[in-house]
Amino acid sequence: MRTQVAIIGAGPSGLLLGQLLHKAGIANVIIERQSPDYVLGRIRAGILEQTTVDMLHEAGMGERVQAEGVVHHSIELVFSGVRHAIDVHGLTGGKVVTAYGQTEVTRDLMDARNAAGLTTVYEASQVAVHDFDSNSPRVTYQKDGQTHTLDCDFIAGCDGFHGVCRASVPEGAVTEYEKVYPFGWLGVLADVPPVSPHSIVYGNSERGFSLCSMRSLTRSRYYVQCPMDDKVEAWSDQRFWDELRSRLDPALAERIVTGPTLEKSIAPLRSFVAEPMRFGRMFLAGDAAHIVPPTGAKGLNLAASDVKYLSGALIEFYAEKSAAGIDTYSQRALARIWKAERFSWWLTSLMHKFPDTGAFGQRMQEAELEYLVNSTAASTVLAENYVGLPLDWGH
Ligand code: FAS
Ligand code: PHB
Repeated sequence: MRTQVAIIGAGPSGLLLGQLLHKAGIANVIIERQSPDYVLGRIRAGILEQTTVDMLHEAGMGERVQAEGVVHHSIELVFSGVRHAIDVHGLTGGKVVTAYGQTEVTRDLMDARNAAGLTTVYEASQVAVHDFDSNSPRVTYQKDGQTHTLDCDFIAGCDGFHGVCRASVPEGAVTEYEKVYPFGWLGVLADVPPVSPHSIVYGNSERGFSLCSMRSLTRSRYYVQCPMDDKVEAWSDQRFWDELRSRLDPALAERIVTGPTLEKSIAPLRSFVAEPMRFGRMFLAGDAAHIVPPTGAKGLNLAASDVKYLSGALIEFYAEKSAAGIDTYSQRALARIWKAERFSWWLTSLMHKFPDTGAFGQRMQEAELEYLVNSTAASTVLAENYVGLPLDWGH
């Protein structure tokens, strides 16, 4: 089989890239190791920056996010038992974020790809990438007991943190930066109305971090910080609801509508960047190249901006026979990635209880938060990073 761009991974990065390339007339095949149901079953991100929503429209499937996404003009910070609103919309000249689950983004992209009759090979095994340092790279994989070869011009490694593409780069050709946080997030999904349907609530308390979010006006997403070696089995629904309430201000805690959880999982938190993101004819995009702690709601949105840069570069290559875009892809993507890494690390450091935080550290966090909510300058810094910096900010 032959195509122009071989995409490894059918998560949001791979599917969005495939859709944008298809709309530009560039042939692409996606190779995915899991089944469609498995990919859709992963409960992950929930907040989209405007640039991500705009890309869904550009890809021709923005109707549902337009109809069902819930636009947020503000976020709220709870600390010292008091809740404060940050007017993100007012502080950024009208920018917003949209609550729309990654599962729905993935579903929309899958439906669009199927409607276009594009090839996605699911449940492929032994996926391997070859000769990406030449002008004729190829991908091999096992499917239905047979070995298949996909010849291509380029390989897009959209295969996430544990994927094969970054792992296939020769030793010494990639530099990895990593910070693992000493705690995790216990997240639940429940078909109950969100406690704060018009904002996302971030909590700092002496018991640890909490987050109140949503997937729709009838489905809520909540998180509490937990020990990194904690087990989901140790958390009954009742224990979760009680712990969440204990970390919020009394008025909000009172308003929490509880119910049976549909999903309960613990996610580890890490900051990670691999440099560079291009190796000859192979490019990394999304979690294959970087991971952020989800505190800043940047993971999925960074994957989208990588795809924006990469799709533009590949379209320019085929349309104008220019390598300018592909030659600068890594540098442009990393410029935005590192600023989002910093913001995610800063907000995680401010909102979570670390082993060495102690009483003094808790007071320092509360003092910074008290300053932040009372300073237009400090709140603007938070707001403009939260809505996402422009794609070519600082250039
Ligand atoms: P993905 O990991 O989503 O997709 C990679 C795909 O490649 C997968 O389908 C995988 O099966 C496939 N693959 C892997 N190896 C392969 C191989 N060898 N061959 C073929 N296919 C292969 N972000 C937020 O903004 N907010 C959150 O709350 C949040 N929560 C998260 C919770 C968890 C547990 C995780 C892991 C991530 C979370 N994220 C969150 C980040 C997440 O949303 C990612 O940013 C997003 O999934 C990135 O999308 P992709 O780059 O497509 O990677
Ligand atoms: C979510 O809705 O899953 C979510 C919202 C905000 C975050 C992280 C996750 O910072």
